[in-house]
Amino acid sequence: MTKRIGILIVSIAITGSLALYFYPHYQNFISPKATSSMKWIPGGEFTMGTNDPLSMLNERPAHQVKIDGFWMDEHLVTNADFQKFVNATGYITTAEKKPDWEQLKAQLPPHTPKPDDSKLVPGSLVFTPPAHPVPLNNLTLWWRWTAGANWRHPEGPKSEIKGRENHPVVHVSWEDANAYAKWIGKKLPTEAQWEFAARGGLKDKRFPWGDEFRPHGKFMANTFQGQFPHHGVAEDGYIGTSPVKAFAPNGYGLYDMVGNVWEWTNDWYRADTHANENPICHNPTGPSNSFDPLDIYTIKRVIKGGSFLCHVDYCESYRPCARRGETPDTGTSHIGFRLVRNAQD
Ligand SMILES: [Ca+2]
Repeated sequence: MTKRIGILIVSIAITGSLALYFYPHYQNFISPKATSSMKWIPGGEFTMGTNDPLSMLNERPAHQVKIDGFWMDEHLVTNADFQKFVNATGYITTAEKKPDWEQLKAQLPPHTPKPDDSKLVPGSLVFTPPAHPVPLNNLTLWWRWTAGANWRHPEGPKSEIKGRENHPVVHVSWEDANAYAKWIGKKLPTEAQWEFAARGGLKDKRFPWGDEFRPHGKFMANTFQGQFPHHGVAEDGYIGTSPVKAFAPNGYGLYDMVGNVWEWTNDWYRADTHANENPICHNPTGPSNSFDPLDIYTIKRVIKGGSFLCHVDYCESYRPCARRGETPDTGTSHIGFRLVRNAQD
C-alpha cells in the first residue's frame, strides 16, 4: 500500500512540469475580447466562509467581504471551447506532456524514490470506482493514474469526447486554464469572486439556490448518488460530467456553480486563509503563499464547487463556502474552470 500511495503522490504532482517551458509560446495568441455568454455579477458585501460546526475547518470563520462588480462566464469552459483554443494555438496541455522528474521531485517529500520510467509518461488521474465498499480515508482506492488520459480522452486512451462537446473540459491544470484565459482575454476568478457569484444573490444560504438540497424533490446540481465510491447511480441523470446547462442556473444566471466539476480559482490555497483575513476585506486576492498542513511539501491553488463525485457521506463540497487545495500542475477527471473579466478590463 505504501508503494501505491507513493505512486499516487507522485502522480498527483506529476502531470505538468513541462507546462512552464511551453507556456510562454502561447502568450501572444490573444483573441478579441468577448463578453457573450458572460453574466454581470453586481458588486456587494457578503458573508464568505461559514461558522457551521459541521463544516470543514478550512471554511471557517465566516467574515464579511466586499466585492466590486465583474463579468463571469455563465457556464464552465466546454470541450468545444477548449478545442477552439487548441486549434488556434496548438497548445499542448500538462497531461499530454512527459513529466520532468527534476521538477516533480521538488514538490515531493525528501528522498522520495524516482518512479520507474514506465510511470513517467503523459497521463492524468481518473476516477475509477472500486468493485466493492472501501474505507473512505484512502483516496488511492478510487483515483488511478492513467497513462494517456487527457482532455481529449477523459477516461483514458480508449475514451473520447465525441458527443460530449458541451460538457466541461477536464484534465486541465491551473497552468492550462491560465493559458486559455490569456488567449481569450479573461482571467481566473479570485476565490472571493467565485464564492460571491456562486451565492447567486442569496444571503447565507447553504447552496446556491437555498437551504434545501432538493427543493420539491428536484435535483439542482450534478452530484453523486448511491454509495460512494463503489456504487454510483444516476438519480440526477448523470454518473459522470453533465452538459453545462443541464441544471437550473442560480440567481445570477450562472450554471453549475456547484457540482459537475470543481473549478480552478486564482488564489493560493491555505487552510487558514479565512482565519487570517481582516474583518472586512475589499476584493481580497487570497494569501501570498500556499500552505496545507496535511500536505506540507506541495503548493496549491484553491478549487471550488465540488463535482459529480461529491456525496454527503464523503464530502459535501457542493456548497459555495466549500474549498480545497490542488497542485497547479494537476488535472483530473473532475476539475475544470470558468473565467471572469473585471469591469475595467
Ligand atoms: Ca450525478
